[in-house]
Amino acid sequence: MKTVHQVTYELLRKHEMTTVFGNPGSNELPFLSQFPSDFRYILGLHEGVVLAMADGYAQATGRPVLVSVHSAAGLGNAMGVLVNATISHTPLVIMAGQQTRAMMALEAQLTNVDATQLPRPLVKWSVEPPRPQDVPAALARAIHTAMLPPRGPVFVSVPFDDWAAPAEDSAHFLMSRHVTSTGAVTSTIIQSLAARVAAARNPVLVVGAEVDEPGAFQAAVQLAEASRMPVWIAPSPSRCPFPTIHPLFRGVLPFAIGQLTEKLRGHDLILVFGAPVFRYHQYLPGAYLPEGAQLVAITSDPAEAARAPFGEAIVADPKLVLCQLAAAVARSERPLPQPRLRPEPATRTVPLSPETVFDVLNEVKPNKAVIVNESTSNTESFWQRIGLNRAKSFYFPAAGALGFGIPAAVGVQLAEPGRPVIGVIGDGSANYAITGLWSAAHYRVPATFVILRNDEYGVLKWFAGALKATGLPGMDLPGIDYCAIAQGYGVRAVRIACCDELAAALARSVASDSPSLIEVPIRAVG
Ligand code: TZD
Repeated sequence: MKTVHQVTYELLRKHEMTTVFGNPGSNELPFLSQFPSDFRYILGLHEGVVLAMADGYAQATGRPVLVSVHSAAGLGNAMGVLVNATISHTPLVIMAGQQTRAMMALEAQLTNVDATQLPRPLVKWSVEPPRPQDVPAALARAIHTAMLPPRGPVFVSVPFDDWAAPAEDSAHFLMSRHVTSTGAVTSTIIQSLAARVAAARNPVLVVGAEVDEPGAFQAAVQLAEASRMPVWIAPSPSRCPFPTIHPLFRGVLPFAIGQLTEKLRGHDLILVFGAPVFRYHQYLPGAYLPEGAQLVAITSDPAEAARAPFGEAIVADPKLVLCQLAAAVARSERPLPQPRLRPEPATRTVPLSPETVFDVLNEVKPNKAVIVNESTSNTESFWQRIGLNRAKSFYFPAAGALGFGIPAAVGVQLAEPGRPVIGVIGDGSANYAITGLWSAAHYRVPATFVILRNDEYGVLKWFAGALKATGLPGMDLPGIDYCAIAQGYGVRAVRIACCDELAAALARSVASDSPSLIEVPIRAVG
């Protein structure tokens, strides 16, 4: 008779979940015992790092990923960056160990009291199986739930004595299950959308993270070109779902109500694919829609569709609908929108401005590079200056929870060995997950980490101005030697002083088969 342990590893293998991200404690040791040789365990030295590495890996592969963390304390550490995974709909199966069943009622040391409650608001499903033999079925359900639209993290708590328990014979049924969600819409809906695009005087396309997949990325281009529609990326993007070098690309919509509406003024039809309507941040009130405009949003998330305060919504797979609509629209004769103005090259004075850094990065980075960005005060310049022209080339913490950039770059690089991954990380952000550098060094993950060092929480100084907050403590973080820290974790590091040094360091690092960190002193915001 097989054990719960054996059946679980078979199940994980069936779902190709053989890369496990984790940080262990005693409750997790029975699960990790006899770790199969065809699996790999990527150790992170803090659970926030573990979760963000898994987030990057799962987004880049599009597959469910197992995250193994320690009871309450480890799960708690992971929950900061779990907010990002919730918003980016990342299919993570988070598993924490629990005390042995015999001592849970005693609340012995390392009992995760009310285990399922802890991550509840951030996960789609949270369970502690009622009996040991229910563990494989609970994990199977967790995997399917994580992958069904809208995708997202789930949580399973497993008492550690369950692993040695006998599995039920019926567990073999779990191995051959396939759960599919189609998410396509009827041809009537597609024809009606196509007719509305054709009849519109001045339609516009808005794309979000959910359509950053190769097929949909191409379909967005095809739809925009055929219909002669300008294209915006929805606010606070965590992915790049449209080529930023395309003449129809307009930029990223602002994250304030009034300002966003201003950008869409003049359009009579706004089509949104794969983004909430809208994910605002700064409160600048205003009209939700320009006069005379209609908005139709296609999202896989019923909650997003229901809570939008305006517009129509269709709950379906936005990638599929985008492809269906691109194939159905007629070529339009309406005038082509004016191309976006490109910014002038930035002046190359020292200390470098973020604009200069992005110009150099854009010149040096290979076409197929992937950027993981966590540089908060510079996002506008980033989107103006960095050219991205293929799907899955950009990742940003979807909920703005810092501690994502360094580990996510490690996870994306593990998933995409053929593409150089460059993390562009603010110095403040770097400190939330700096131990991710150890995982990069230990597993020889050849990512590049560019640390933009302005010795401050720059964006908070910008926000202080917007919120009229003065006399603030805790805005500066001088005196940190990022090269020394990186070297301490085993990552090669260099501090650059000018553009030429930056270009050379980037080229060296991108060509290398091991990780490196480049510390770039930049002009401060305030
Ligand atoms: N803690 C966590 C986990 N996430 C956060 N988003 C914040 C605090 C608040 N916060 C921001 O939203 S941006 C920011 C903080 C502290 C400053 C980041 O500084 P940086 O980048 O050096 O990385 P800039 O370019 O100097 O802003």
